[in-house]
Amino acid sequence: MRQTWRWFGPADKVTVADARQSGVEGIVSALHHVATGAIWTPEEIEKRQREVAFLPDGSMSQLKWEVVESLPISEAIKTQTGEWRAHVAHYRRSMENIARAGIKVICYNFMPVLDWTRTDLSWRVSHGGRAMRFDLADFAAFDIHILKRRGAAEDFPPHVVEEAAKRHAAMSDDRKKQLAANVTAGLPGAQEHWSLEGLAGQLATYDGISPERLRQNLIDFLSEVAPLAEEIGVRLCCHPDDPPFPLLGLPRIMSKLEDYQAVLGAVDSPASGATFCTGSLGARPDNDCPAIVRALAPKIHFVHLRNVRRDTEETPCSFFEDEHLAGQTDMVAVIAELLAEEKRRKAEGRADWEIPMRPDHGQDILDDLKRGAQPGYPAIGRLKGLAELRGVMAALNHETVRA
Ligand code: DNO
Repeated sequence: MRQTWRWFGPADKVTVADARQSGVEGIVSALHHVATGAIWTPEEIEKRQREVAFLPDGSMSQLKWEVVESLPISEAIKTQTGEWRAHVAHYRRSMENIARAGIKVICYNFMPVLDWTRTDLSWRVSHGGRAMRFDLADFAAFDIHILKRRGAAEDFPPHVVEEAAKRHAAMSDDRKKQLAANVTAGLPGAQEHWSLEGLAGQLATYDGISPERLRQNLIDFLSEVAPLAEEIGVRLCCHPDDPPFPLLGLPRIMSKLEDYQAVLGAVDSPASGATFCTGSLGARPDNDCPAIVRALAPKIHFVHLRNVRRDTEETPCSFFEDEHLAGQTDMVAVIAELLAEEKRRKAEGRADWEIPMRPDHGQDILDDLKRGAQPGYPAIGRLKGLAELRGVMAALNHETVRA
């Protein structure tokens, strides 16, 4: 697999020079400053390419921008309201501009309103480092008592509702604010963060949108963009819901293997596939990650490797982001499946046989605790994850093991 590293752009406290020292081969980035729905112009794309290619002292980084994560899909497209047709036209233009710049992989997601959701962005792990955590009772406390969403209590099991009330009663005002900020942190690196009022307003735009409707809207969107992607030689890849269960009464439609099969089967194109993310899918005990790789293999265009540990074996459940080889997903089995798929692609003569992967997230450890980088994207924690994953890949690729 091709080892890549996510870089949020010049504001990222982990630099391209740092990425270079981690030994990765390529960069994953996005134009976070461009509003969702607007066109990514050739000038802005080239500017980011230069920022990746040259270090501040003018020397070459020897890295290129290889994967777009993400070219975000507007709420208008997801709900098929307002400016959605114009936004689809803009999306197509952005895809063309990206392809012309030589970037071939475009990641996106179809989660309504919020992208990934956590209740703690800096939760203390037993070894003293910090990790991101989703706590169901804290989330219920936010939903029922802070956001005060109508009907929220019905979306959680009674024991969680009870625990949420206790926690909320014991919460300081600062913790309440922090919790709301964590939940609404929204898109990493993006400008868009929702206020509580803004969030309630956004939720209302999904009134009456069933999971079936949302799925159809994704299929309609793919029907508009996948043929073009095929023509211009880019691969679109949908990231799963994170966490992979409905939140805030919103539909979630990319949480399980069957969800991917339904959507990717409806618009069957080699240019439309999956971003396989062990960390997102792994938060459901009924998701068997190695089996999902096996089932989606030829359509996996990008891979995020990280690992979670769940508190219980229910869905939904609380979980935290564990070390890359220490969570509950069998990472070695996942990597073995991915390497086998690369081998199959090579034998078939597929030009895209090498699948880009990145160490997804990392715990804040050692000097990360002082650097204050993007939540989930520290330098050392990610490098540790990458080093472990690279070790697994090296071992599985070794002739003594392969035989
Ligand atoms: C979180 C990321 C996600 C991901 C998007 C892809 O750290 O994995 O925000 O980039 O969902 O569209």
